[in-house]
Amino acid sequence: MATLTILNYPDPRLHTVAKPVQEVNDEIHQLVNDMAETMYAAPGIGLAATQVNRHIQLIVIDSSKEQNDLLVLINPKIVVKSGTQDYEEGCLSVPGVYEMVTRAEKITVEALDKQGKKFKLNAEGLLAVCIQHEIDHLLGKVFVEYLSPLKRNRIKTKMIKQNRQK
Ligand code: QAP
Ligand code: CO
Repeated sequence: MATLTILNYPDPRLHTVAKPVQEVNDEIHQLVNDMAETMYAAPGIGLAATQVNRHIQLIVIDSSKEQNDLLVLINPKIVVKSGTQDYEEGCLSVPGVYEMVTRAEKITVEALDKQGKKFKLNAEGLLAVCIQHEIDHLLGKVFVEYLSPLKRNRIKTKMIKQNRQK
């Protein structure tokens, strides 16, 4: 296992659109393990392959209190959405920034699990927010893109300064 380097906003590679996973093999299992380790070490509740510069449709999430309930989503697709909710989101690629975003309240997502088996999941609340946030990463979208251009530019400037300090 290994922790991976997370790309920081405004890295242009965060806007890459991820390709579907063709086969859930050992290489994918390795990446799942490394992404989970990276997310738990941060600590975070969600990480998309895009954020570790791997442009395939793979997400790890653990929004449980105990941080002991790993959810792996491969080639995820939201098939039903309803309602709206506002949630103050953060992102491992935008450290130190938290802003309100409006998303669907309830979703149904179809995906492959770590064994490559198709499953369907109904989610609401924080888990639903997290799945939508991470699927956006696979589409090349970062949550700050939902904010006003003024707010987004302030965040961009702050991040560029912050990234220089590292
Ligand atoms: C996405 O985000 C998310 O700024 C996952 O300094 C967030 O794990 C979905 C983190 C909120 C729904 C609600 C952020 C860690 C972690 C930071 C994360 C930071 C350290 C963010
Ligand atoms: Co994120």
